[in-house]
Amino acid sequence: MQGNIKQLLAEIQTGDVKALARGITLLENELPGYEDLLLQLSHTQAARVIGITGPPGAGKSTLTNALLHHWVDAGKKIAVIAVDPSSPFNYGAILGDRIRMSDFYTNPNVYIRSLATRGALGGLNPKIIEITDLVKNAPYDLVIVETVGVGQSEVEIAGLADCTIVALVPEAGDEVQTLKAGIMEIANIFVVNKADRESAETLYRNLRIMAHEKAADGKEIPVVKTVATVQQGITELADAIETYLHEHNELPAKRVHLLTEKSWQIIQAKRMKDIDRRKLSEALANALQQPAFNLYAFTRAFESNT
Ligand SMILES: Nc1nc2c(ncn2[C@@H]2O[C@H](COP(=O)(O)OP(=O)(O)O)[C@@H](O)[C@H]2O)c(=O)[nH]1
Ligand SMILES: [Mg+2]
Repeated sequence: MQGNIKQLLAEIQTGDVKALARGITLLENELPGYEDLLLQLSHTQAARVIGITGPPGAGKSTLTNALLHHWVDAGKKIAVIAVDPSSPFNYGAILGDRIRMSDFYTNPNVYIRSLATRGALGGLNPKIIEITDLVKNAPYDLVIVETVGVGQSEVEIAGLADCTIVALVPEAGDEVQTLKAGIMEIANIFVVNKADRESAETLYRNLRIMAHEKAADGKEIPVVKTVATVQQGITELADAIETYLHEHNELPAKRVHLLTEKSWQIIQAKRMKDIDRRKLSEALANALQQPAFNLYAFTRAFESNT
């Protein structure tokens, strides 16, 4: 098994996309060997991660597609991880993403993988950190992670990405003031997409004012206007991303927080591995018959007996 995994990783590192797809499936489903694969990953990956988040329909997939056109034309190799809502009602959207990005499905310089979100409250795929780490071991210049901005996922994407883009659309115009603080705090670049719509100018102006108010060390968060469907503003956006990455070689502030959480989860899963809930329930039912039953003494005894 260990030899196979070594071989698989070597293939991934040389740019074999079939091997990469197999590796992701291994991690996503915790198939045999997935821990070996994780343990062998290299931390010295060159690829930087760009997070694109924002409300559903803001044009994140269209922006991703437009950025792919821009960077592939410039000779870059790009991987895309699209985290789509897993609700069956959103199946059309998943299909839509696939169709829209299909220009690239046979392009050797592009790798695209859709992942389901898990959990009713949104959030990223539970294996997003592992999968991103794996993709970073493949020879891509950039990794784009597209996520729907709902609740917890915003904090996650900010920890995961080296540059986080928040995409908004004119409909949000008057609501900038009321937009959740969360999504504002994580943006390294704002995009006003669908700038072909009338009210785009208002949203743009409001965001600029806000970016100015929040400026740290005289540096304002860039706000870029785009019409993703016709590739308008994409060069400016790509430039803003490249400038940001160039000026920020340090780890994003939220990375430690995110990885601490991940590490905690891994330890928790390992420690709980031997606890069989059914056995616990049976033992508890028996112990409960005793007049001297004490839940805490029982729990301590059960734990030290397993
Ligand atoms: N008018 C206009 N429509 C756009 C633009 N960008 C995306 N769209 C459309 O908006 C819809 C949602 O886009 P999509 O990329 O799927 O949004 P996502 O849910 O954020 O990934 C699609 O019908 C796109 O064609 C734009 O700049 N202008
Ligand atoms: Mg999308």
